[in-house]
Amino acid sequence: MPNLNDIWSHISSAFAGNHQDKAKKPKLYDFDLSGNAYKIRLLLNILGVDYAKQNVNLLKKEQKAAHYLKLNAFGEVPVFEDGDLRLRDSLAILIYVAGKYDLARSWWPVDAASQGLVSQWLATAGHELKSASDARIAKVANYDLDLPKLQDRAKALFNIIDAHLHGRDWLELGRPTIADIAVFPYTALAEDGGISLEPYPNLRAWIERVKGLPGFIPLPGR
Ligand SMILES: N[C@@H](CCC(=O)N[C@@H](CS)C(=O)NCC(=O)O)C(=O)O
Repeated sequence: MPNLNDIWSHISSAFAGNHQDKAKKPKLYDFDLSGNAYKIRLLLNILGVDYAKQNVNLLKKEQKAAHYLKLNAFGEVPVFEDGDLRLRDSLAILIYVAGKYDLARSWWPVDAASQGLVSQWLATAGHELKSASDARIAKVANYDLDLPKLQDRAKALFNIIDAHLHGRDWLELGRPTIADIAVFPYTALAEDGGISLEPYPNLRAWIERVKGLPGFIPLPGR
């Protein structure tokens, strides 16, 4: 049977380890105007996570510099570091941050059915919603993209989301989850891409609901 000194030494070294973890802040490689990085800032702020920010100036192409490509071979923000873990991709980072820092597991639920429901929207944010973010860069930054086609695709998606939100406050589970965080930025920014949100009343009401969340921070300049 271990003696009291052994037990105490075990407890104090475990405490020291925890304390050290807490002392090292997670780090977000960020760019203010990036909607994908904003998703992470938004969730971190809502959850009250203390973190450090490293600016990666996309306008100066810092995301393609050799030292940054070592962090993320895709040459994109966001990247998130927490202890020894390094993650790329906003949706993967949302899952990690919500899974680790939301102890109630409300934002990224534990059960398989709820994870499936939420993940549908993570996939939508990474795929169909790209039409709206591409329309934005086509219009704002003059990228050589087929703007009318992108706008049509985004409008078709907003029709679907608007119908889905009929009678619902949140995308799934009757409460805010990372599904809402993932879909929010490029939906709220759609008008930058010349896509009016006027025809989608449920979508507009949902945007206002997200803006009312405790800990909400706006996109820069909004
Ligand atoms: N699938 C990635 C996409 C990330 C992404 O497209 N990031 C943009 C900023 S919003 C970027 O870094 N673009 C710079 C480039 O492609 O050179 C995610 O969800 O994080």
